[in-house]
Amino acid sequence: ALSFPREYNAAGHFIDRHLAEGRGERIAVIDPEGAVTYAELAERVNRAGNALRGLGVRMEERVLVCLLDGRDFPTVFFGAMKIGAVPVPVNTLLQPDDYAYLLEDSRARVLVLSSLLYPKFASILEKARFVEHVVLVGDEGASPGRHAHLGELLRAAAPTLAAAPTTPDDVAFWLYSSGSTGRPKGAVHLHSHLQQTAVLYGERVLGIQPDDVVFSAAKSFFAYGLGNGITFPFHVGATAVYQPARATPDTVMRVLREKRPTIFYGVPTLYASILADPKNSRETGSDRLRVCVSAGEALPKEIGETWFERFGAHILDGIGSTEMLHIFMSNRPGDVRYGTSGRPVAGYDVKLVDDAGEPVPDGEDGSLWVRGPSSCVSYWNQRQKSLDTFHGAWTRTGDRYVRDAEGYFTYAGRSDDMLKVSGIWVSPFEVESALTAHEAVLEAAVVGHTDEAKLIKPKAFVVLKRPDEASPALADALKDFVKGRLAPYKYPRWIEFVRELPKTATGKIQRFKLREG
Ligand code: 3SK
Repeated sequence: ALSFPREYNAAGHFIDRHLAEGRGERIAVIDPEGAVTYAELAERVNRAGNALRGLGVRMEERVLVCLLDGRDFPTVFFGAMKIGAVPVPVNTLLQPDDYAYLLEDSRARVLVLSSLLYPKFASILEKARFVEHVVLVGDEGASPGRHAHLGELLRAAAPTLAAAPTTPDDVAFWLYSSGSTGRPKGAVHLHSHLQQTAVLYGERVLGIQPDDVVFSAAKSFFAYGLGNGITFPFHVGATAVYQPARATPDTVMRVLREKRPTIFYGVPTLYASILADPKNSRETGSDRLRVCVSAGEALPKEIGETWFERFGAHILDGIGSTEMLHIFMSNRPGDVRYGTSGRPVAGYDVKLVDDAGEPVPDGEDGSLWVRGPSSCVSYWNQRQKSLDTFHGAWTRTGDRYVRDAEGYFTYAGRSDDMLKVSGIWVSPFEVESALTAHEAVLEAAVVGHTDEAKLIKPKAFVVLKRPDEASPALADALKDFVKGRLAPYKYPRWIEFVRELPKTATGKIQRFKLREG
């Protein structure tokens, strides 16, 4: 177990420590504007903390952060934490109604917002009763509603700042967790949690080193991206590449080619779409890539194997959650079993239980529970949802898994997405994996659908690699293909070809949307 001094501020560990230990001139960040050293970043963090204080932000108060990836993200995130305030990074892909909810729920008095995203807030700020200041980031020429600009505030603020006297157990930041239904819930995290995940996963699983250059396609406002591109590299003084644009196969390949990262983090859909173009390979990407990571949903075996052939680096598939902050079960370098989420990360305990809470034997699927030192303390203002999810030190993940005799865990779907077909549980994930093994299929999602007898049967929504090939004959061929691979009752009785699947911002398929039609 890690030990922390009684007075501890995460900004001290991830930012200031590098100056004290002689790493100030190392490059912390590369973004489209250029490079930022650790010394420059430390000064920016101090200025941001002072600027927020100047706007009236006090310890324990929330600051809503809606920022595209770039140097200003860590500046504001650590600046707020350094004064003991609580940054709340939020998804930049939401709609005005969602932001109105987040401003109301968090009661943030300051909103730090990328100018480009201002149009999504324009109609709701008037009614946001807690917001007193909006700080715009980027495009200093524009000043919608005459709001303050981060650049101006940083220039005017003092460059030195003593960290607030927080403890490892102080609330440091929140991250909103979007479930498959309902409004997102604010998962409350502590100052110690960032270092815990950086050591347990970043250092001990990834083996991150000061010479690493990392690139995360998952953005920093996700728990996954926050560790990937901010706390893991900053834990060791490595370099993070930030890309504000949406991650597409083309933008990712360009970053791989131009910045030559050693570590790349993605999600299964992105890996699949990069592989769909035969030109994409180590030769057209990064020749320095040593390890890749996948999370968000289980990585199909074929994608991992093909990626390794083409890019010469394994993908470590793992599972994490916003509640646990980062990956708590994973494959490891030198111990990769494609098609599984690997084994628990040292420092975390997991268990598989049945509906009565009793352990299930190896080979049978059960609900996955996890405990470890980075678990959020509760959901903000959501007593019942907290009671349903957090049980003492244990967190119920809502995922179902099977453990084999050697201790490797294979994903079996979400508890709430399981289907009962002819009285037998069917994991939609299993049927989806069978479909994606077909050469024509890019991705698939399976939900329950009622037949004429009002019985639930699997229905598949399929995205084809070459959409023009959609035809009733191909649908029949896919049904036969699944029948040939799985127990016959599991095959999809209906196949609907679609252009894309509805997904959460972290890349999880929103099957409830497909169920609702
Ligand atoms: O979805 C995941 O697997 C994940 C991984 C790391 C951090 C956060 C999340 C949601």
